[in-house]
Amino acid sequence: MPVPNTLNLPSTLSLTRSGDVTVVTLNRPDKRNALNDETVLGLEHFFTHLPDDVRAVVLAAEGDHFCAGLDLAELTERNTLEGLQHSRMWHRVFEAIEFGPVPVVAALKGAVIGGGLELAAAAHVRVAERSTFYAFPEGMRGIFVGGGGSVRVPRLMGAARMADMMLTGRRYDAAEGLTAGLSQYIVEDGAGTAKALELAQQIATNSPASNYAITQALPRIAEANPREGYFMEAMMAAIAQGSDDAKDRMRAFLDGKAQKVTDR
Ligand code: 1HE
Repeated sequence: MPVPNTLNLPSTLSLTRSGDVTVVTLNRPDKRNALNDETVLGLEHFFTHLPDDVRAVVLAAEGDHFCAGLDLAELTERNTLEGLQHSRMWHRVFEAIEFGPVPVVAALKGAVIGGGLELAAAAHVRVAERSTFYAFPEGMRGIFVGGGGSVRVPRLMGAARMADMMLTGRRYDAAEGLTAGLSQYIVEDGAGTAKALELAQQIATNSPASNYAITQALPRIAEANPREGYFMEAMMAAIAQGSDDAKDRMRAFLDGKAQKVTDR
């Protein structure tokens, strides 16, 4: 269902709602969804003004390509300081996605390039259609990643693989990306958004406290030293299991009224 544009989002983004899930779609297919400032700031506005009843978000794209990265037409006019500030702006926006209030599932297809891959890496789950290809052409453009890619992408595929992509211009296809960790799912062409929506709707049925723990605590614990990590884990576990929701869900299982793991 289309959502009225009460957030005043730019025309390069469109919204639809499906139950507890909102789908935000990059809508600049004529420029292969290249990320101009208007779009990036629109994403920030969207992710920082999510209605309370939205439980998960799908990040999708119009056209044949997810995103061709930074809008290179905007880059040519920036000096060094402006470049630094611009990168910090992307960091702020992509952090609002990664550490926003709800899980985000990205539906990838075609080009997932440079800043497009940085954007995808800020999501929590990535579904790739077979047409997906990943690249970091920054080396050949004379620039470097600036949207948090050097932090997030090595966590997915390792720094050596990312360095290889950047140094040699190597592309990964969808199957290679799945093996390397760039996506968690691979689906046939045209099926990406539907699969992402199915996953998001499943995620939306989880306890909000568990989803919060998974998106907020897990990445922090994974980066902490084990001593602090174990302690943070214990605190998060206690907070989550202390909620009424957790108690209701466990009672429902013990009463034979909840799904079994094998029912999914
Ligand atoms: C763009 C962009 C863009 C396309 N900025 N305008 N990203 C790149 O280096 C990728 C550059 N793009 C490509 O390699 C190709 O466009 C694609 C493989 C993605 C698609 O090819 P194709 O043949 O389907 O499309 P096209 O004809 O190349 O492009 C269609 C239009 O989109 C064309 O504009 P038009 O006005 O001539 O129609 C292109 O100029 C435009 N377009 N990509 C601006 N990226 C925070 S740091 C992040 C650093 C980076 O992201 S570096 C990676 C940049």
